[in-house]
Amino acid sequence: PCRTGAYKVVVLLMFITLQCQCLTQSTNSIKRPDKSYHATRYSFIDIPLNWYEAQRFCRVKFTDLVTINNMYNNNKLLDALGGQVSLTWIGLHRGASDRWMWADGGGEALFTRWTEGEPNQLAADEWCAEASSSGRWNDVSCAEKKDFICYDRE
Ligand SMILES: [Ca+2]
Repeated sequence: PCRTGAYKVVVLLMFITLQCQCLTQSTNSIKRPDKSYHATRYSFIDIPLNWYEAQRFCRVKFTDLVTINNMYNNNKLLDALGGQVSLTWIGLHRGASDRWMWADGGGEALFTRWTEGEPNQLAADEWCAEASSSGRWNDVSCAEKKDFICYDRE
């Protein structure tokens, strides 16, 4: 009987070990997403405003005009559009030394999705950025009235 008891304990330990390995493997196989994946919620605002008015609106009701740091977020912007064909303001503006800066203080835009030939600073008047429904960006005059996308930190 003593040997059977020991055998049972060994089997039990093996079982527990296997369970632990399975748990570890399944935890590792879940891709840990970029933190920014969870940091934002995008809202499409169907009210044509100039860039500054749009930003004010976003800052009152949400966090700010949208910041797009990666392809995942750019696709999320298209999701927020919900298939509507619209040119929307994003939170990107031309700062000092022609550098494109995120309006929420996120610094210089390192990830960009400019349309080919953009930003072209046409008529030296294009200080703000719009996104098309194909997810490409263009610099335009900040005075234009456009729908826009705000984001919210979750
Ligand atoms: Ca342009």
